[in-house]
Amino acid sequence: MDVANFCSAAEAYPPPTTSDGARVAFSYGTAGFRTDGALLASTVFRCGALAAVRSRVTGRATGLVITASHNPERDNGVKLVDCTGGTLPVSWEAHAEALANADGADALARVLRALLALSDPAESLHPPPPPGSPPSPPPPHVFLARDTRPTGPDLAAAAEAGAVAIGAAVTNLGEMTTPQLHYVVYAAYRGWPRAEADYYARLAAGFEALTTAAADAAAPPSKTPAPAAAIVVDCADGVGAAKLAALAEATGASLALDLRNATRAPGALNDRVGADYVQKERVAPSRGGFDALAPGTRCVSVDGDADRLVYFDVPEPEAEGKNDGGDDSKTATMRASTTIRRPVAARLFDGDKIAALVATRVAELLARIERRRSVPNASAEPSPSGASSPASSSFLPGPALRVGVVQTAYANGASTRYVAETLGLATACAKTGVKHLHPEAETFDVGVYFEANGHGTALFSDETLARLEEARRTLSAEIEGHEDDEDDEDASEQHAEARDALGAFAELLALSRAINPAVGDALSGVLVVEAVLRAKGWTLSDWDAMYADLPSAQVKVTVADRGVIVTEDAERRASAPAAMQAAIDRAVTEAGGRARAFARPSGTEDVVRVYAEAETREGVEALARDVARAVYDHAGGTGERP
Ligand code: 16G
Ligand code: MG
Repeated sequence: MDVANFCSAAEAYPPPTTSDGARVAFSYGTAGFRTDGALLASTVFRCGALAAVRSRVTGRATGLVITASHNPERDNGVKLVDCTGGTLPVSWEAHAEALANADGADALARVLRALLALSDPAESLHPPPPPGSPPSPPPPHVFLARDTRPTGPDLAAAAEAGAVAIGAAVTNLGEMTTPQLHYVVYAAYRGWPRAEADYYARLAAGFEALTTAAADAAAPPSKTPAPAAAIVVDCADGVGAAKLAALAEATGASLALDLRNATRAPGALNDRVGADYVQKERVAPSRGGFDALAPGTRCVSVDGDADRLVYFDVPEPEAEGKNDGGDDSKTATMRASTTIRRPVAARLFDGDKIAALVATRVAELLARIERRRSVPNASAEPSPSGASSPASSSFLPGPALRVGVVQTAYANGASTRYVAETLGLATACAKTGVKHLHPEAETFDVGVYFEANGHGTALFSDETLARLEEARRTLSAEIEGHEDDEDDEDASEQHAEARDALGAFAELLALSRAINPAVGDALSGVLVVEAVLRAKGWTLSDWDAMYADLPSAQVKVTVADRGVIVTEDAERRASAPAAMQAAIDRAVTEAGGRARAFARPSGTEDVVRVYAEAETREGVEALARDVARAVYDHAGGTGERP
C-alpha cells in the first residue's frame, strides 16, 4: 500500500473549513460520519482508504455505503461495513476519526502508517473466515454503494479514489440500500453468490418457503392465509423504491406492493415521509395519498436507505380524533412539529411490535419442535435417573435453543414485559445503534433484535441452523420410514406430531432465509412480517392487541457540552453528572408505578435525548419535563429552561 501516492492523491480532496477558517471536526457517531453532503468529500476519500486497510488487515473484502439514511436530502454520510457483513468494529472508529481529522499531509501519512502496521484485526472475526478456498475477491477489496442523494455520485467517486490510491480494488455497485451492501459483503465472506439478483432470489425463495410451510401447517380454517391485498409502501422517495419493485417482481404474485413516494423529485427524499417521520410523529406520510386510503389499509414506511421499517394503518375516522388527541404512546415532540397541515394519525407498529411478532412466531415454532414426543407408555417407565424425560425425546436433540430479544433503553416497557412474561423469552438491553444490538443478539442461538425506530433483524447462529437442518433431515427420513403405520392409533398420533414438528422446522429454516442475516433490512422485514401475519391468520388489530404500549414521551435538551453526560447500564442511567441522575431518580420515584426515564447524549445530533414512560399520559408528560429540567440544571443547559 502506497502511502506517498495516497497523500498526493488526497490533495484533490482538501478537508473543509468553517466560515472562520477553523477545520471542521468529524466524529464517527452512532452510524458513521454524517453531515452536510458538501462537506464530506475529504472524509469519504479517507474512509475509502480505511476500508481498504481494514480489508488488508482482515484478509477479506470490506464495504462502504454513501448514505445519510433518514436525514434531509442535503446531508450525506458514510457507513463502513466490516468484512463479515456487519458494522465496523467499535475499536476501529477511533482509526476512522484519526484519519478523517488528520491535518496536513504529514499527519495523514503518520496515521496511515500506524494503521498499516496493524497485523491483525484486533477483534476476532465472527464467525471466523471459512477455511479452505482463497478469499474472493482477493484483498484489499472494497465494495461500494450509495443511496439516491444528489451528492452521492461525487462522494462515491471520492471513496473509490481513496481506496484505489492506497492500492485496493473497488467494486462500485451504484445505488443500493444499506442492507443490500451489507449482504454483498456478508455473501463474499462466505463465498456465496453475491450479485444483486442473488439477494432478491434468496429473499424471495425464503418468503415462498415460509408462506408454503405455514400454509401446509394451517390446520384450522381460520388460519388459512388471507388473500394478499396490496400493501401500501411509503418509500420515502429513496433508494428503497426501485429495490422494493425488484423484490416484488422476484416474489411474483405472492406479494403485492403498492409503492408510493417512489419519485426522485428534488428535495423529496425523507421530506415528511418515511419511517423516521411516521415513527417519530405517529402520523401517516404527508404525501403519497395516504389520507385517501380506506381505514385499516395495511401500510409500511421505510427510511431513506431502507434499513428500517414501521407498519401503520390509518384508523377509522371516529378513532382518529381519539388517536390524534390522546394516543397514549405518542411522543411529546410530535405536537410541536406537525404544523404543516392536520396530519393523518396513524396506528403504529414500531420496531418493538415487529420484534414481538417475530419472537412470538419463533417461540411458537420452537415449542412445536422442542416439545416431548408422545412415546407410548413412556410415563409408566421413568428413566433410571428419575428424570421425567430424556433429552432425546424432543424433536430437536440436544440442549434447548436459547432465544433472546435484544432491545434498547427506548423499548416500551410493555413490549419488554410481553417478551419476558408472556413469551417467557430472555431479554437483553443494548446501547443505541445497530453496532451494539447486533453483537448482543449474536450471543443467543436465535437472537431477535430491534430498535423501537424499526432497525432490526433476527439472527440464527450457524450452529443453530446446522442443528435445525440435521434434525429436520432425520425427522423427515423417520416419517418416510413409518408411512405405513397409520392404522395404529398411537403411531398415528406420533406421526401427526412428527409431521407438525417437520412443518415447524421447515418454517423456521425458511424464516432464516427470508431475513437479511447481515443487518436490519426493511425489504426482508416486510417479507417476514407478512409471512408471520399470514401464518397466524392475523389482522393488524390482532397484532396490535399483543400488548398496549405504556404512554411515553421523548424530548431534546440542548446543553453546552453533551459530553459531560456519561451513561452506564446500556444508557439507562448516567454515572455523571451524579446530581442529574439523582434528580432523575427522584422524578421517577415521584411518577410511581411502572415509570422509567433516562437521558443520553445523542450520537447523531448535538442534543441530549430524554425518554420517559409512565402509566398515564399526564404522568409521562410531567416526568419528561422534570427529567428535561434535571438535564438542563445539572448538565449545563443552554437556551430556555424546559
Ligand atoms: C443511527 C443508528 C440507529 C440509532 C440512531 C440513534 C444505525 C445503523 N443507525 O441512525 O440505530 O437509533 O442513530 O441516534 O446504527 P441518536 O444517537 O441521535 O439518538
Ligand atoms: Mg437508515
